[in-house]
Amino acid sequence: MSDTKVKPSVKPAVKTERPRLHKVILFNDDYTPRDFVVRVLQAEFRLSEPQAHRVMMTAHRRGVCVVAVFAKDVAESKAARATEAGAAHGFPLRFGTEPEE
Ligand code: TYC
Repeated sequence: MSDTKVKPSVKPAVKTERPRLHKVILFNDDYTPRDFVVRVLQAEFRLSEPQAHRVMMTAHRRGVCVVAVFAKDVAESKAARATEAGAAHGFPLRFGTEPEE
């Protein structure tokens, strides 16, 4: 028996791709109090107070701000929970998700 190793002549037909990350986006509105937005960002996304304040002010000034990136299911459930936290207090605070390029 020979010890010669023979490489497979064809590459696997299916390459496993790493799942794309999804951004959680914070949308500005005219009604939710700033300190409430900061508290939701701290509680749901584990941002420090200064980070949460910066994200809130960016959304306030520019209309939207990327909060963080996660696997799709994590991004969607965090966005939903954070949106529900606003709704539970009667605020129109809204978080969305979109795939990263
Ligand atoms: N614009 C709100 C206000 O002036 C504060 C706010 C900031 C609301 C960011 C939502 O994503 C937001 N009270």
